[in-house]
This record gives sequence, structure tokens and C-alpha cells, in this order.
Amino acid sequence: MLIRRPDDIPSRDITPEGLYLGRREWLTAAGISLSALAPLTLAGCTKAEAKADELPQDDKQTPYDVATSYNNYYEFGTGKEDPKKYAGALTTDPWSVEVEGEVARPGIIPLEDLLKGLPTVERVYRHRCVEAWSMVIPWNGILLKDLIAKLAPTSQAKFVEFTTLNRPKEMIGQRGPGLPWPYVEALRMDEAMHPLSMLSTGIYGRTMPNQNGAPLRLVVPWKYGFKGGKAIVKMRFTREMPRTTWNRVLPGEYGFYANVNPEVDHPRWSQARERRVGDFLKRPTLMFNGYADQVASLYSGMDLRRNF
Ligand SMILES: Nc1nc2c(c(=O)[nH]1)N[C@H]1C(S)=C(S)[C@@H](COP(=O)(O)O)O[C@H]1N2
Ligand SMILES: [Mo]
Repeated sequence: MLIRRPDDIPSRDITPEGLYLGRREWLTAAGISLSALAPLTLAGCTKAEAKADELPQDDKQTPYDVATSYNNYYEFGTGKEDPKKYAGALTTDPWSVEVEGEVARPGIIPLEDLLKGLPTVERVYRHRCVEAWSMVIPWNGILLKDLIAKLAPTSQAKFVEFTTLNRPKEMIGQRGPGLPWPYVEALRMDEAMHPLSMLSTGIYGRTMPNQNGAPLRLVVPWKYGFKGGKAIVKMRFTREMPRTTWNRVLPGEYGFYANVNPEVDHPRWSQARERRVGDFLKRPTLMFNGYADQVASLYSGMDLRRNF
């Protein structure tokens, strides 16, 4: 996620970690021994890359330490390790969520009450950032559709907007220039009601680490990661399509829908492939991040090149 012009961007900002760390350093960081990769090293990069597409899609879970130390969370800085470094300053208790707009009972609801009575679930999802890296993360939390049913939006509600925390005292990245705060994301109501959409309160069976979006974050596995707002403080049900942060800042690069789509490149890089963080080789990106069977019908009749 970038707000500078292409020629201003140092390559480390758009290059998955493995390409800008020295290869040896990165392999070590990823916990891979050099000897394990000796045959590939000898074969050379070109051959190894050519072979990548023949490898089976391997969806083993990203290690916890990787998922909690390589994050995007600009409220705590733009470096991948900044959120882990600085998010400890965030206080997440007490926490409440304001419910607004086209809804039966608007109000400010303490988080415990918001979640009370809703069944908890654990789902292992592929997680794809627009920067062409991905992870596999076990999320725990609730299904967004269960919460929406409890909140009872009116028949006028067509979208739900998620506003996240604006608290510069605790969020070092909100103190200088950067994105317009607070960070806002939104879904169309049928996307929000889809049984894959979650509000997550933890990962790997543990309480959500601050850097991953404690105490409450959105998870929509068929969309690029930027849809998944962290530290949600407000849900607003609307008739009109809400303005979302990245779409406002760079509308030519980040659409409202943000569906993972290997056929629609980002204007400054390809989306055809992705690097699973920790892997050496890239793998092909799957339509709707591999969830096409479940979600493609939401977009039937829509031109996904225009509605990216
Ligand atoms: N509030 C807030 N939420 C956010 C972001 C952010 O900068 N601020 N970054 C988004 C982006 S670009 C991605 S890829 C995911 C990353 O989630 P992860 O760090 O848990 O992998 O969080 C999303 N949610
Ligand atoms: Mo992202």
C-alpha cells in the first residue's frame, strides 16, 4: 500500500521481503537452512522460478511468529516490523463499538455485549495482501452475518462501513504525515452477510495480538488484505457506498471491491502471482483468493475489470 508516485518508491517498499534482504539472511529469517535448498541453488534462479507453477498449492499455516511480526498497520508505521514494535502502546480494554445509521437500535455498545450470545468460530483462511504476499492464518471470532442479524439493520441498509481507531497518543504512525485517519473500510451488505466474512478477536487460538488488529478486526478472505480494518470502533449501515481510505487516497489503484483477481494487475505491479511469506518461490494467485466457488455469484453480471 503506497501513497507515493512510482518513481519515488524505494524497491524495498514494493518488493517482498525475500527479494531485498540478502538471500542468505532471508532464508535464515524464514527458518530455512541453505543446505535444504542446495539443489535449487545449483539449478539457478531461472529454472527454480520456472518450476514454481508445477508445485502443488501448499496451504500450510504460516508460523505464528511470522504472522505477528510482518504486518501492515500504518497507524504504527509503514515498516513491516513497526506494528510489532509499536502496537504494545495500544490499550484495548475497555473497548466499545458505535453502531450507527440504518439500524434498529443505534448506540455505543461495549465489546463484550456486542459479541455476547454469538457463536464463536475458528477458520483457517488464505490472506492475500495487495503487495503480492500472502499467509495462511487461523482466525477466531464470530461470523459477521451473526452480528449483523443481531444488530438488525433496516431494509434501507445496502452497505456497512467500518471505522477504526483514531488515537494518536497511542498510535505513533498517526502523529506525522500519512493516511487520512481514521482508516475506514466497507462492504456491500451481501458481502458482509456472506458466511466467510468474520470479525476476528484472535489468531492461532490466542487473543488477538495488537499488531494483528486487537481487539476486533474484519476478515474477508476473498479480498485483498486492506479491506480487513483493524481495531474497529464503529459500524455504520448506509444506503450509499461509503468512501474507503485507500480508494479515496488512490482511486486508480485501490477499488472499493478489492477482490483478489490475478487478471487485474495493480497499475504498478502484477497480481498474477504471490509470495507466501516464508516461501522462496512465488505461486500463482487464485481468483477470489481461491474462494471463487463460494463467492463468485456475488459478482455475477459485474465487470470485475471496472469494479476492481
Ligand atoms: N486500521 C488498519 N487496518 C488495516 C491496515 C492499516 O494500515 N490500518 N492495513 C491493512 C492491510 S494493507 C493489510 S494487508 C492487512 C494486514 O493484516 P495482518 O498484518 O494481520 O497480516 O491489514 C489491513 N488492515
Ligand atoms: Mo495490504
